[in-house]
Amino acid sequence: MFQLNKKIIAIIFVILIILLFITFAGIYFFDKDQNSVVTEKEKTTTVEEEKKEVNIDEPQEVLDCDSILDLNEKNICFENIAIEKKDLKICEKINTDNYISNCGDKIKLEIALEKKDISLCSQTEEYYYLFVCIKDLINQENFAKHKCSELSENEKNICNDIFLEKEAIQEDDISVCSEISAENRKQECFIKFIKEKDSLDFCELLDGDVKNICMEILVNELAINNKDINICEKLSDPDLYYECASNTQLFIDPDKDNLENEDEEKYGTDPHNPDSDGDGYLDGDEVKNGYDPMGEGKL
Ligand SMILES: [Ca+2]
Ligand SMILES: [Ca+2]
Ligand SMILES: [Ca+2]
Repeated sequence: MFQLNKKIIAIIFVILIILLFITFAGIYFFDKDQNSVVTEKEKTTTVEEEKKEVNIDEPQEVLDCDSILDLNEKNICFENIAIEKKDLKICEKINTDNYISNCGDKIKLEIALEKKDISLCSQTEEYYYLFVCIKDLINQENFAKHKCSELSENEKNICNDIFLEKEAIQEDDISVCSEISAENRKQECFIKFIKEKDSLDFCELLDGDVKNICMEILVNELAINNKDINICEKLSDPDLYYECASNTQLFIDPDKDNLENEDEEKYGTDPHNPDSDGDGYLDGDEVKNGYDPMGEGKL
């Protein structure tokens, strides 16, 4: 019996030791975790302090932008400072969630123009800035056309196309526009040339597609300027006529309430609402019959 009790005491003793061990081990690891949390906190604080230190070095203008609450105004502020200082790093501060920023391209364009180096134009990202960059440099300098060939493929094509457009105008020869490599730039050349001529007689002298493009551009412009849909009849192609007529109609009376935009302004009615006062009668019909299109009663 005594032997058995001894065994039980021994077992209890071993269990107690194990429990003690588990408890100490728990305390040790818990403390370690706590320490690591503190370390993380310390780390964050250090990073923040570092950031603050960096901020101290930032120009006052950037700090001023940073303090603006309105996000859009803040973005505009950063962009203006970045362009002024030609500093791409400031562009990175712009929040692009709801803001279209061309900060980087604007700076790259400025630098290329300042250094008068056309090869720098290729550093822009958007086509618009690349095109403006090459075009401005060609126009600024006495840039020789053969220099286009020194550029890479895309830039070379843009460069050559700009020269062709210049040639077309200078030599008074619209057929030069046809040699332009990119379709959009070819169309722009035609439009520029045709608008400069501004004569339907000139269109008549042309052939095929170019003649149609010329007629379409000038007849549309003429119809809108004269507010006269009948002018569209000069276009023999039914699709082109319809487009011209509806463009002109949209320009004159977009809500088709028989009240032209000028008169909508005069009566204070909405040019995009056929029944501005919601009484079931069209704005134009009310005016024609002497009723107030903005409310009850006569005008
Ligand atoms: Ca109208
Ligand atoms: Ca209206
Ligand atoms: Ca009405």
